[in-house]
Amino acid sequence: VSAKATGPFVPAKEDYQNVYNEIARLLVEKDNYDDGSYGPVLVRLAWHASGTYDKETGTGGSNGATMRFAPESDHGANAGLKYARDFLEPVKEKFPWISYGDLWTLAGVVAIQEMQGPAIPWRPGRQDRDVSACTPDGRLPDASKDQKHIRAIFGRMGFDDREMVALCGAHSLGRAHTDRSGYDGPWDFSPTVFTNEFFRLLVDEKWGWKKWNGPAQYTDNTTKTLMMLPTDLALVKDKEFKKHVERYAKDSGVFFQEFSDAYVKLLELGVPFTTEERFVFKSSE
Ligand code: CCH
Repeated sequence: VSAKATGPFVPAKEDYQNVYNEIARLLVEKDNYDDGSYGPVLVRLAWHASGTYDKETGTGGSNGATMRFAPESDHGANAGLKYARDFLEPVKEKFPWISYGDLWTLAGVVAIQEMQGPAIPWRPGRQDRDVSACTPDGRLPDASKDQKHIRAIFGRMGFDDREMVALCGAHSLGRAHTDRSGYDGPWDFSPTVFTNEFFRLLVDEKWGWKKWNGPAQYTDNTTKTLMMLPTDLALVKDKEFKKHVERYAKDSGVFFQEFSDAYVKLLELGVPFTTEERFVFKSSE
């Protein structure tokens, strides 16, 4: 679109908006999956591609898209994310100029916005790298652990308490799968709509251990159909974390803003950007 007659193709905002629109279109078209949407698993792909970042060594993060390769694709935490990567393959074929790192993070933005979440300003600049840039296993959080672990993992990425809690609010989306993490079930009653329900339920509902043979997880006392991970409950067991849970449970506007800021930061960890300007994409009708 913006290509000069001679120089190389330099994509502009409208080119990325076209990629956005194609992903949004496919989200509607391919509704025969989970609760009717690939949206949640796309949010998780963008997060796991980015959340490997280590601020001390500058390694990991969404630059490189190294989850395309084993061993990173086989890390336990990434089980099931092949569905998200495969979903995006036709988009890569249609827009071959976009890097996988930009595509996966942009897909996270599309998914949040199309599931009625906040606008997520985004900028391009990730370059695909080879298998040698794969990160070691163990950089993503382990759901069986406590607040100390959450602070260690997210602190390594450079986040503070407030940002950690905001980011975990993404669990208003999607579900756990027994054949992926071993855990089972959705966190709330609208797993394909981005809301602050995760926080409201953490505060208002009584959570007890689920009686089953699977890994230790919580279930709600009222319907016994919802779930929380041990790391989710840590957000109300820890006094400092709980302050933010209560703020977000009370005020969805505050949650949306602080989630957006933290997700922007997450998606940009370790990326050698050459542009300052972020794009805000138009959501579908
Ligand atoms: Fe998460 N998450 N997450 N999570 N997550 C799982 C599913 C989703 C942890 C563990 C799990 C974030 C933080 C954490 C999503 C987004 C985010 C599952 C089930 C586990 C386990 C996987 C399965 O079985 O399919 C832990 C531990 C932490 C932090 O301590 C953050 C941060 C984000 C995004 C900002 C989304 C979305 C899902 C649903 C995926 C789906 O397929 O429906």
